[in-house]
Amino acid sequence: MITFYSLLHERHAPEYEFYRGERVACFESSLRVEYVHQELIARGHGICTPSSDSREVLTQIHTGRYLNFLETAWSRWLAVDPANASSQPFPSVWPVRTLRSDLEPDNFIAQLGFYSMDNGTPMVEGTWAAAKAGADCAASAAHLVLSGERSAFCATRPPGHHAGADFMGGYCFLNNAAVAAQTFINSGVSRVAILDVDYHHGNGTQSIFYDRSDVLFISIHGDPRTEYPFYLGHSDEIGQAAGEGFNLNIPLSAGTSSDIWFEALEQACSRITHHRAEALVVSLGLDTFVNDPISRFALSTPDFSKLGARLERIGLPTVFILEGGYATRELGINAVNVLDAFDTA
Ligand code: OKP
Ligand code: ZN
Repeated sequence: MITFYSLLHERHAPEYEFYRGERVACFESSLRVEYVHQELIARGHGICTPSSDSREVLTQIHTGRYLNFLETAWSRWLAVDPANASSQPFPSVWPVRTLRSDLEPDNFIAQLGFYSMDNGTPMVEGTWAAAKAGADCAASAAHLVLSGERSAFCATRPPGHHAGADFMGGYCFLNNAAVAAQTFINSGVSRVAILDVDYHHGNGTQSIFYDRSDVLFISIHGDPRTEYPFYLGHSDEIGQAAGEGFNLNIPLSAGTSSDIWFEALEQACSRITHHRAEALVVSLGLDTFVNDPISRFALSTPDFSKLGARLERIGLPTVFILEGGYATRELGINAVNVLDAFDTA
């Protein structure tokens, strides 16, 4: 399967995040994509650098002021104090209920909270360049599939599915899956489905398409009553206005077996067929793996081949976007198992 990959991902390499009150090495590391890249080469997949500029489509997915914030964040962090060059900014205050989220404050840390859903999304100098390259990969993959290729994969990081129209969160800055789906729509595809199989609910993607009927969003994930992102992903979220009926959440308890997970996948696949989708975007998180350090489902390495084969049977032109997956050494094998099984099914 043709893969889009940019070395610029390496420029997003924060040193630490917070975990249970302590500073720990980032789970979302550069090594993740390097393992995927290595495994793609070992198994003979072609690798391309992105050929499309996602700037236009990004303005359809994200607000102008959020994009402007992200692109200029590092220089304004340095403007606060040049010594900030060697430290990671984190938000510490958020506009929750009763506070105003219409007025952007002038203070940089207040802006960071204004445009963030958590304090778990560290930013560094190269974050914008890395995230933009990921979005360019997503647009390029959709264009390749529009030109007749059956499928394409984006070996990208940071991930995207927690990022909403005007906020970052959950290691995500730009919503790559939304970029791919919107690229399909812009080229005249009338119905697109996004299937999010990451362990964590794709709250950003859901919110971006929540009132639209042209993009069906389906997510299978850890129940938000106990799992990140906690505040979205319940089964009663079905879409609103024109989008009513075009959002399907299948939350499963932490600890769910792979048999139950594949039953949920059947439900998702039949909804995609029923929607008469013409193209599919898969938010491919591999953190459903039994040994994932921050997630609690139980898929095995062979299960990822089973997933790829089932997705192929949907029969649609498909763009795969890498999301989570933190069992770093196994990530390449698990991801490429999905792609190889899709290719050979
Ligand atoms: C991103 B993706 C809190 C650390 C928890 C949330 C997990 C983000 C997962 N300090 N971070 O969906 O794999
Ligand atoms: Zn995840």
